[in-house]
Amino acid sequence: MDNFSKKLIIFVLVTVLAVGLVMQSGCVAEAGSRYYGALKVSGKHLCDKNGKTVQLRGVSTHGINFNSDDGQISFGDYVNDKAFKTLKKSFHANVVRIAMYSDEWGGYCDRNADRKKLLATIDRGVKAAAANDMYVIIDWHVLNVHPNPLDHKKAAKSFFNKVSKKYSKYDNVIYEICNEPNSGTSWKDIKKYASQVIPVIRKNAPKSVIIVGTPTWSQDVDIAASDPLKYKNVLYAFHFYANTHRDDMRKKLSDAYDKGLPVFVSEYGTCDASGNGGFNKQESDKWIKLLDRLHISYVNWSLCNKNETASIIKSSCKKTSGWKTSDLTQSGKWLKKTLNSR
Ligand code: IDC
Repeated sequence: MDNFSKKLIIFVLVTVLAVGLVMQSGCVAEAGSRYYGALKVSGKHLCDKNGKTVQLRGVSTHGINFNSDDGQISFGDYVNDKAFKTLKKSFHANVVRIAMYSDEWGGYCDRNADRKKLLATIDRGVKAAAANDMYVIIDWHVLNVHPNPLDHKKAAKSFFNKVSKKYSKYDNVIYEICNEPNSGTSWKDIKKYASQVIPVIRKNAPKSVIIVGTPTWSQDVDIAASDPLKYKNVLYAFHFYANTHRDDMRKKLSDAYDKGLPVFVSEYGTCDASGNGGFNKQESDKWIKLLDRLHISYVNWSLCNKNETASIIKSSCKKTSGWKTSDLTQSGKWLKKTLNSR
């Protein structure tokens, strides 16, 4: 055999082997767009329609009802097509979470709410995500004013009925029905709330994936693991802030995972739980390593230029898309690098 034929045979063998390995490891979708079409929950994992485990990685907006410190930018302004393109191309994100406070200033149930504007922002987000082959999470951001989601159950049902009807044909929309129940809100109350809101969504969008918050600011996945909901395609929220929550919380998460609970980290920060101070690369890296090992999706708080550690954009930067690395904060640079290395 001449030299050329030998080289050709080796080339063919190596190519066949490489393609085989990629297919076997289920990385075909990963190598491409990182968009997998309609998702489903299978066992404890988020999967594509063929049952292959997938991971979503991306960023959450700050509250779309809030404005920047100087009032120049509404945080909903970051929800636009060009921004999503930047997040996809330069951050390798495949999901954006749109955080809409249920309460607090301008939140959906607050008396200052501009519901039309909030819904228009969500609409922009769903369409921008679809146009860019990305997923979008519509987050009912329960937090401080009424930490028990049952308090605004009626408004939540009407909101989720509206959006799930409107986006029933979109396979990129994920519904997060209560960000972080807290102040002693029990799992029993959350289940009661979920059993009323989930059927409303499912009536319009039967196969949709839904994320349910857990007690104590979405930390008590252990409680949910012992008593999960009866619905299919449900993920349970687990949130952490790397400089506050460490090994004991990582154990709590892995224990719930080992018990079979499908978990989604719909919010995490690289800093203190306050969202300000304590940027911690080492602990953030440890978390990401664990999440990747368990194939758990993760969404960073937050896409905005507020002068606080969690923000990914510098407060001096007024751009609402097309950010360069120099426009990013310490946390933003870490996020870009981390998602790019996945
Ligand atoms: C924080 C924001 C901050 C805002 C505060 C109250 O970063 O600018 O003033 O909310 O609205 C959460 C919440 C998330 C918090 C974040 C940081 O889901 O809304 O954002 N955090 O405190 N849970 C744990 C931490």
